[in-house]
Amino acid sequence: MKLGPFPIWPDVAASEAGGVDFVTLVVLAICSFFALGVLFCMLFFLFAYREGRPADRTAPPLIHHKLEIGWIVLPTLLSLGMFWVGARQYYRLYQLPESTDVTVDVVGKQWMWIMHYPNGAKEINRLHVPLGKRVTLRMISQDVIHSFSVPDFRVKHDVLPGRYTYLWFEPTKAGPFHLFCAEFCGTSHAAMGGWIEVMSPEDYQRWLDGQQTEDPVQRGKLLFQQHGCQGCHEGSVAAPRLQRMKVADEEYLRRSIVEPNADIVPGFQSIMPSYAGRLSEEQILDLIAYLRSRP
Ligand code: HEC
Ligand SMILES: [Cu+2]
Repeated sequence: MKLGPFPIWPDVAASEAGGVDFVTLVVLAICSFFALGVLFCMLFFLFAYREGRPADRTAPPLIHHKLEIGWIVLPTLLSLGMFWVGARQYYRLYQLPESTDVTVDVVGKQWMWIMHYPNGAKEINRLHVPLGKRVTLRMISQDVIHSFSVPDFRVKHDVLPGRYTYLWFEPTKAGPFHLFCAEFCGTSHAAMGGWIEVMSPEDYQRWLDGQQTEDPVQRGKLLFQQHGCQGCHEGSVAAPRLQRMKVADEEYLRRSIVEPNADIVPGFQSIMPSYAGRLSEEQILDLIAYLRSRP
């Protein structure tokens, strides 16, 4: 919504946007009611009790039970109401849906967003997604805390170093929508943004097929050989054979690589070196893809 040249309300372009607007408006209405009520009383008393006016100025009653019960019960109910609508929407937004149509890996780093698609396509500061499909982002930062924010979708989530965080949305409108970093992250923070391109599922597929791709599993396999993983895990060293890794969650696999001593596999020695700082987050994602592709 725009007022002249001034945008005053972002577009409603994803499934949860309406719900978030509802929470905003409920809270705004309740707060306005009290703010305007106080303002109105202030102006009224200013006028009614101004100097020289023959108003009744005898002492007011010290105890007024009905009034007291009123101002305890009413605000309690209203704040519980705000809590209820807010908490309900919060769970809808932050609980990942059971199933998702597309999962994209997002790596934030000073000062750009890098998107990795499951087929190996890669983009910077631009994310293509299909209209009406559920999109889940698996996000991590290479350096400081960033925040992935798309106002038109009403989604925002911190992107942290050292831990995966997740965000989901379902676009309901085609078009480019602005993407921001919403956490001050250094000199060029303001430039850390981009566009989300929402296209029809057919156009999306066509776009995806037309991208230059490099299989993340192949990249991961190469890293596995180059960084000595293979030497231990498939050599004569007493190291686990890394089978059935597809059931392990990515958080566990990532930690096994950068903090191998955090969880020692029973029956093995803690001889695995830490790869923290030696592999980029993008490389770790490739390794995870490879580990999960193994039987
Ligand atoms: C010096 C030998 C050595 C090297 C090099 C090594 N590892 Fe390990 N790794 C081990 C040992 C021993 C364990 C079991 C003890 C533990 O959990 O730390 C292990 C555990 C793991 C686990 C957990 C397995 C499970 O069943 O839970 C994963 C995943 C893993 N390594 C991946 C890698 C990757 C990826 C690399 C290369 C980037 C690598 N390792 C390099 C020796 C090694
Ligand atoms: Cu940032």
